[in-house]
Amino acid sequence: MDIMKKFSLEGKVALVTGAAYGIGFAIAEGLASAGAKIAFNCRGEKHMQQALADYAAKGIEAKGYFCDVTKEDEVREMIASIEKDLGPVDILVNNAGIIKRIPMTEMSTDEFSEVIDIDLIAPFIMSKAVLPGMIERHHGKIINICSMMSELGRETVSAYASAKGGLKMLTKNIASEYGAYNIQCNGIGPGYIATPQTAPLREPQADGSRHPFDSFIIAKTPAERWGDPEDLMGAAVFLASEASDFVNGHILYVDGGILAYIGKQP
Ligand code: NAP
Ligand code: GCO
Repeated sequence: MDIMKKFSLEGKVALVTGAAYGIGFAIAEGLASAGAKIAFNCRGEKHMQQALADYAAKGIEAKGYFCDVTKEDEVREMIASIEKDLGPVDILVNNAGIIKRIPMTEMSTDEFSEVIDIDLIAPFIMSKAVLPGMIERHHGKIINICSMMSELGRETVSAYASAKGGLKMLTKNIASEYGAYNIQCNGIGPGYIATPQTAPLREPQADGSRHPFDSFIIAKTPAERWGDPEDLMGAAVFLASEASDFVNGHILYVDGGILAYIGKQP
């Protein structure tokens, strides 16, 4: 048996949401290098033009769509267009997400809801849009981008932790509900990854020293570094490929060991 064949995504269509840059872009690049045709979405013209140029520079023929993942009609339209342009979606990566770092007692209900809408309800909307086709074809892969906050809490991220904890359970529920149709739904739980989302936590201080949160993360991570988006490529290819056909409802944490570690001794 050629085990490497099981990791091939040749002939598959992968849709990665919010993949103009950051983690989504790296995951799309990983899936493309395993052979998948890539579709991605973003919300603005500026990001679209930059993303198309960045994919082209990597030699990837990605197709970009304008779509806000919280809008069910836009999502339905995008899925239909992808089916027409590239073929039915075999692999969906629910990556688009936001965070708001606000102490809970100061957070408005609207702010809390916006995070839940994008980080939890949108993966429901996206998955609901591709599942009927996957059921019909008796094949499909859904990968939800979870977080350390699917397991842990911390100051200021109550909405994000609620959404990512919920996304972990949505993952397990999709696996439970549709596993009989040869559909696998798994999550990737990235550790602290250097992207625009975490840039404010890494900004050097006025005197040039490390941001205290930056030092805190280095101390909390056995690997003693932030992750790069590229660190997530291997997990994404595995969970998108036949190699993981009997893996379902699992969250694969790619965190440099954070969840295994009690923290540096004093
Ligand atoms: P990022 O750099 O901020 O990128 C997020 C992407 O999501 C952007 O392209 C953004 O597009 C898109 N997006 C947000 N809301 C959207 C919407 N309503 N419709 C369509 N696209 C939308 O974040 P990242 O660090 O790459 O994170 C990607 C995912 O990984 C997120 O789900 C995040 O929570 C998760 N994650 C990140 C880390 C980390 O340490 N960085 C760790 C664990 C999990 P716009 O430019 O239009 O806003
Ligand atoms: C934060 C961070 C995290 C990470 C990530 C960890 O403020 O604590 O933004 O939430 O982005 O999700 O896995």
